[in-house]
Order: sequence, then C-alpha cells, then structure tokens
Amino acid sequence: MWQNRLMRATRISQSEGVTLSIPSCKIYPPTLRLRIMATDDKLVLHQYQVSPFAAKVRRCLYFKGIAFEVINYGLTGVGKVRTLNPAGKAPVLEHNGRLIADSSDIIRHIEERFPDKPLYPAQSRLGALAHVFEDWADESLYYYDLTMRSWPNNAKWLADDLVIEDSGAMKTLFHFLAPMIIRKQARAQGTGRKAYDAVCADVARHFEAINTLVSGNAWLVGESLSIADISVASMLTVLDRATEARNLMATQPALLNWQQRVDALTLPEGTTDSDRALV
Ligand SMILES: N[C@@H](CCC(=O)N[C@@H](CS)C(=O)NCC(=O)O)C(=O)O
Repeated sequence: MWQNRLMRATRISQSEGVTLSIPSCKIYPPTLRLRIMATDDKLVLHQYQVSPFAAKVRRCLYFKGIAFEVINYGLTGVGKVRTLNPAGKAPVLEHNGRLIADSSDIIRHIEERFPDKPLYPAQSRLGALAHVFEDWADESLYYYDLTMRSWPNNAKWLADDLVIEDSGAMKTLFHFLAPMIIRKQARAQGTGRKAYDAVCADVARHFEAINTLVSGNAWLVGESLSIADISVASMLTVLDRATEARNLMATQPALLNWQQRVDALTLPEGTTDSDRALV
C-alpha cells in the first residue's frame, strides 16, 4: 500500500524568487498498483485540499502513476495563492518550477508531457464530448455543490473541510464565515438564488442523466476512462457531502457503480468513503 509522508515546511523558494510560507506539504508516491513512471520531473500541486478541481488533477496523476507532492492552503492562505495565480484560484501545478493554473489547463499540460494512459480520447468526436463533460462538471455541477453544501443543514461539514489547514482564532473566524462566503459565490453565479426544491429537482435530473449514460456503458465517453469520468466523479464526490445530493445519488444504482469504477482507477488504494474528496 502506498504511504504518504507529511512534512511540515516553513518556507520554500519559488523559481521566480518568490518566497512562500508553506502550511503543509504531503508527498504522494505513485500507487503501487499502478505502473510507476521513471521520471525526474518534480510536480507540486498547490491546492485547497477539498477543492473538486484539485481532486480532478490528483485523480489524473494517480491514474497515470505520476509521483507528486501537494501543498495545502487554508482560507488564511488566499494571499499566498494569489502570488502563484493572479486570478487567486487554486489548484496551481508547479512543474519543474513552472507554474500552471486552472485544472483543465493543468491536465492538458500533464497529458502533453505524460501521454501514456491518455485521458483525452483521440477520436475527435469523443474528444469533443469529453471536453463538454469536463466543462459541464466544472461550470455547472460545481455551483450545485457550492449551493447545496452552504445550506444550513450541510454548512458545518463544508466549514470543517474549508478550514482544515487553518489554525487558532482565524480558524474559528473562517469556520463561522465559510458558509456565507460560499453562499455568496453561489448566489453571484445564479444557482444559489434558486429555491431549495428547484435546486434539488435540477440535481435529480443531472444524476438521472448520468445514470442513464452509464447504464450499459462502463464510461461516459467511449470505451475507456477519460477526463469526462474524472471531472464528473470529482464533482459528485463533493456533492456527496450534502445530504440532499447524497440521498438523490442513492436512488441511481448505475451511477453509483460507475462512481466505484472511476474511484478504483483514480484513488489511492484503501481510500475510505469520507476521504474520497480529500486524498
Ligand atoms: N477553473 C478553475 C476553478 C478553480 C476554482 O474555482 N477554485 C476555487 C476552489 S474550489 C478557488 O480557488 N476559489 C477561490 C476564489 O474564487 O477566490 C479550475 O478549473 O482550476
């Protein structure tokens, strides 16, 4: 079984000369059941640990068997994330000192540099479909996640996840503020302004659609796992942390089986249900 080593680092120097305070750094060797790639490349994933966009990148790296390190940021680390990506968003991949922002761009970069076990179908129609699924997961499902998880009954788990790296008085403050911050983002996008029943109905339709697509097909696009499966599964893994979404998913057996197939290929062996969004 793979081991991950946790080391506390205080500062590292970036290639551009920026010096950063590092909250924590984990090293993830490739899972042993995957083929280990011989590479001198150094990959560091700067991430908010519970971010489904970070999960999407991690799953791609596990699948390809590429060793990487992670550096986790808490809500108090927003300023540091901005030094890596002026847009202020994580994940950001540091590859041999070069910084690449945005999960989709990161994965395209990984695919180009590590083409074995491809995640983007070569056939142009399937490739286009995979792209559309990835964008749907990132730009639609994500906002259902923000909306449902910031509802009062789900907010504690959301807040616990978001302040996992914070400490002291700031942790207490951000634990209180986190659901409001997330609710504000969901409202700004629009999904967060919909009524409770309408959001549940939308999510039910999305899950039914996935269930239909994977009834009789192992994968969302083509005959093998692709970025489509990884993107959608990453969003479902965080939606699963909202009671309403979890209950709706439980009514879709083909979806649940498909999620298990995706998890088996893209998560470290022995990952528990509650850790699926975090490892
Ligand atoms: N399109 C980006 C989205 C990344 C994203 O929205 N990350 C969130 C965390 S889940 C973030 O950094 N939010 C901080 C902010 O919006 O200020 C990607 O695919 O990486």
